[in-house]
Amino acid sequence: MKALLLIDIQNDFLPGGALAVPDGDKVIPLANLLQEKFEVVVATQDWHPVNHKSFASQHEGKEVFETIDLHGLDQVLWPDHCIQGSQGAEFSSELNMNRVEAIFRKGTDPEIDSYSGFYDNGHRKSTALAEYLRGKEVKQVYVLGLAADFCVYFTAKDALGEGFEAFIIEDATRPISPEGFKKAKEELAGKGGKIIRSSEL
Ligand code: VGL
Ligand code: ZN
Repeated sequence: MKALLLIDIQNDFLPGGALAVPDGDKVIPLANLLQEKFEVVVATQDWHPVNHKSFASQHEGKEVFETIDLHGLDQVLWPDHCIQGSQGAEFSSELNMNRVEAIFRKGTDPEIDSYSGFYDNGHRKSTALAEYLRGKEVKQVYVLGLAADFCVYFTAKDALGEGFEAFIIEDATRPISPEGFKKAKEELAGKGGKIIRSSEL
């Protein structure tokens, strides 16, 4: 079975949002169109409490996009985004959610960030996404959404680590930093991940 993972297609990552990814809205038509090619479709949702420690606002004297040490891990400080229950945390109203059979929320622990849909950034706690996919006999995981160099990349990397074949659908994702995404793709390819285009599906 092949699963499609729709990563964080939420208002705050779209133009006008708190942490807008350039051209983030361009992924939505493909996210809608590609669903019909998959037996299993799931979504992730970045879902932070207001006092999440990935927010620059929680660290006096720190600026957005600075990196700090947070409990032993490098942490980029973000603008407040995807706050639980806020409009910014909602999925885009243009995203078709009808075939999404489960939503995995992440980033709920204020003390640790969670880029991957599978684990927090310290691999301390699992979301049970791997077990869910194994329960559906999924072997291939296709990843699209936002942002390419953070949540899409870390989700694909953890998918490989969990023994799935992992594919990033390159034209259905957009990065915060193009250089960051270039490095991420090289690293994933080195681990056996595949970078494909939607026309190959
Ligand atoms: C994301 C930064 C902070 C993402 C989430 O979805 O890529 N990036 N939180
Ligand atoms: Zn976040």
